[in-house]
Amino acid sequence: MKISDAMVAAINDQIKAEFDSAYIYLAMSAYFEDAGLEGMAHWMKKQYKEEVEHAEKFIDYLYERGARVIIPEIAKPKESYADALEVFKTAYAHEQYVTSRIYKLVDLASGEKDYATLSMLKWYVDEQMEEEDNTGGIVSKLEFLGSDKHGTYIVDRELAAR
Ligand code: OFO
Repeated sequence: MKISDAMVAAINDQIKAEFDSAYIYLAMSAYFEDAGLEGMAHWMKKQYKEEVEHAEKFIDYLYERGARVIIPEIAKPKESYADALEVFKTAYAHEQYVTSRIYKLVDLASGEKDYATLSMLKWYVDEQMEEEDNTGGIVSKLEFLGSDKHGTYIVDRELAAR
């Protein structure tokens, strides 16, 4: 079955969203490097690489379906934040937004009875649960320990192990 034009357009749009995510996390990593928080910088750099992989997975899927991939323009991300807590709150909210985007893709694929796309999207549904859990968990930890220097230092050391 041929993939629909609407589905191809929606996936191309999501490829852009994944690259935008990658850039947001790369900018967060640069912010942490500058603040001397190397564990957090390392965590964000890994997240950046994961987002590039998410984009590539969609790209490969479109290739597999014989569809045209449009390499998108990437939006310039925010550069500065008040503190580590604000960064991770932003990341958590961003992941919730991405989840809502993935769910819309699922809705579209279901409506079109595009079972191949639905099957591919299952990986993203699971991945989003993990992404929200990771970022939300760090927010909770920073809130629990306090986002002062001491709490931030403890979380920074922990995130270095990612
Ligand atoms: Fe691609 O999962 Fe985060 O944004």
